[in-house]
Amino acid sequence: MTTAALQDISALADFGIEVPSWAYGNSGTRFKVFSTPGVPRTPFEKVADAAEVNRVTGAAPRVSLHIPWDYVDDFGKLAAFAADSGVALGAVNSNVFQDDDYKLGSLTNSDPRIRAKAVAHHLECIDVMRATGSKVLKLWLPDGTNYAGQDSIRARQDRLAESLQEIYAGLDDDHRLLIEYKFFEPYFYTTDIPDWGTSLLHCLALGDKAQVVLDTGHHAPGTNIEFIVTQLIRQNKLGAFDFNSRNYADDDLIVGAADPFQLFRIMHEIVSAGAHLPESGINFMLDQCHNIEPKIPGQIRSIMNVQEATAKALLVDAVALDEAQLGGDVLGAHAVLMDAYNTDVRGLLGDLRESKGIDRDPVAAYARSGYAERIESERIGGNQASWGA
Ligand code: PSV
Ligand code: MN
Ligand code: MN
Repeated sequence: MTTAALQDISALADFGIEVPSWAYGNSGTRFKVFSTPGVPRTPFEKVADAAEVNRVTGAAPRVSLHIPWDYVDDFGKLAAFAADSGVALGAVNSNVFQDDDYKLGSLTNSDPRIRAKAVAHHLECIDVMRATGSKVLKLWLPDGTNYAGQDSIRARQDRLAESLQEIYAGLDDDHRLLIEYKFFEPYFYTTDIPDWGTSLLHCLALGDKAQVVLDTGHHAPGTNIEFIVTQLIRQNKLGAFDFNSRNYADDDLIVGAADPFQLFRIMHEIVSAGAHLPESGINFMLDQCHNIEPKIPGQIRSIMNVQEATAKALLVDAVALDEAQLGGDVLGAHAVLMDAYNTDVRGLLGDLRESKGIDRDPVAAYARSGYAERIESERIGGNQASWGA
């Protein structure tokens, strides 16, 4: 590897990762939610924490909202507070998984009243986008069934297509609708948007403003995620990532923790398609919960993991890889990729941060800042991630 190649991670200077508001609140499993001193009591405090992550990493310029968890009376005020804190409000996530009406489905429910209610919730989220300046509506659909024969798979797809059309019709010209998929949970027999194929088909039927969200935790074990990434990029249908890592199911652990090599392989596909550049429009978001670790340092670690994987992907010697691939040099091609993966990029990233005027080591900078001690003493009675408003 040449010295020039070794230093060529400059594209990372403009590479931003969007953080989720819900990562800063208390969260847990269905067995227990542990509480952490200093967690935010309001959406404003969640934004303040996100801004702190951006301050020390220089790479987290936006924070996603989840409605109604982050409901406030005046979203313009929240957007202004975010701007004053150095960040912007990002994707608006809808929520159709916590209302009794949606037990048998929301956008797919056989009852037209319930479908209309779920559509109206999305139109309300679009109003939030107008107030915050966000351009992205993100929809994860929990709908599904538990038992064979419980409902018609086909009729549910037809209802879904119709509901999505109503939501899509409510978008402004510069808005995007990002449709997420997940293979199971909270239902265990069918899921109405279980995979990227289903999500893509609905996006194609809707039009250019609809794209797929790939949550890295939402696949069956063994799924080749980088293959999906490439297919979606080829169709200009990869709208965003929800980054996290999984050992078993939808674990929502720190991205790159379970399988840093998988994250590198994903970022290699991104970089080799030029999709890491801002022009691609792909929103690189985190979707994580920090159940047992401190939340702000957990987010900082996550940003650094994505940066490390991306830096390694940027170090792949593309010319040598191309030559080896075209020449049928199986092991040579593999070695080019592994050389980049096995490079220690921490020093290069430290240099990059210094060049942006921030500390080489975001973890140490946060520990020194006194922010954790301040929020622990000031914030009494912080909330669970859900219903954080
Ligand atoms: C669902 O599992 C999901 O990944 C969706 O992105 C939700 O919006 C998010 O988790 C938070 O619950
Ligand atoms: Mn997600
Ligand atoms: Mn998930």
